[in-house]
Amino acid sequence: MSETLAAVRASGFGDVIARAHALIFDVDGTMAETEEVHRRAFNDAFSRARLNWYWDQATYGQLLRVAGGKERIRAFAMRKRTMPLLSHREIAELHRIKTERYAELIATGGCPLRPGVEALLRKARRRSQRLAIATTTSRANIDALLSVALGEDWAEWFEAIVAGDDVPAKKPAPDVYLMMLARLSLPASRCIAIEDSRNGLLAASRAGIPVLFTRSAYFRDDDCSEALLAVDELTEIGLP
Ligand code: XBP
Ligand code: MG
Repeated sequence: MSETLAAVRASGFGDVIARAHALIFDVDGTMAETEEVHRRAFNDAFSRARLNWYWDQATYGQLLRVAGGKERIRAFAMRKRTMPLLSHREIAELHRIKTERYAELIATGGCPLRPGVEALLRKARRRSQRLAIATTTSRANIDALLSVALGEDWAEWFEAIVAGDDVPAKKPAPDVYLMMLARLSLPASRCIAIEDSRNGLLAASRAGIPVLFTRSAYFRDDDCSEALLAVDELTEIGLP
């Protein structure tokens, strides 16, 4: 698609967003570029556990294809063929330490919302549009990020939240989005999902939900052909 046509589509997409009965936001990479903070938290947890593991950006970019921090640790351990393999309990403990560290890093350094995210949230609230979160990460991580970015009352902005451990299968399985549709009692066609990764795009698409794709640092080159629209930033869209 030519740049001009893409720009026209993006600028005209605001009405499509405004007409949706609900906007369902992914968190990591979509609301904020959090994955570098996650990566630092993983590495700090490995060092606290005296594991000589370190995930550089290239390694983490590959591991991010695995949704879920616990699943990511297991995938890496399997690849490393560490003996004995870490038990479920050890992985859960390592992930608990990582989650604690993530909250510390966010509380001290914050992680700003991506351009246009807060403006879209505020405009949606002003028109009483329903807002929701469907994410692979944990509720603790959502709270850490949004209590800094939106204030302590952030949860009042969202009618429903479905997090990674609420469902049997994480993205790209549609579980989080199917549970969200049930929570909202809405047909998929009346919603828009806002996502940043192919895993997220597939999860929402498999639930029948149209997707607005906002490219993020780690997934910039992901195939997003199933998306209704793909932009670099929400600010490209003329938001009513
Ligand atoms: C992104 C993920 C998460 C985060 C790390 O979630 O896949 O696993 O990378 O958080 P989404 P956890 O894009 O769906 O918001 O360590 O809590 O999994
Ligand atoms: Mg994401």
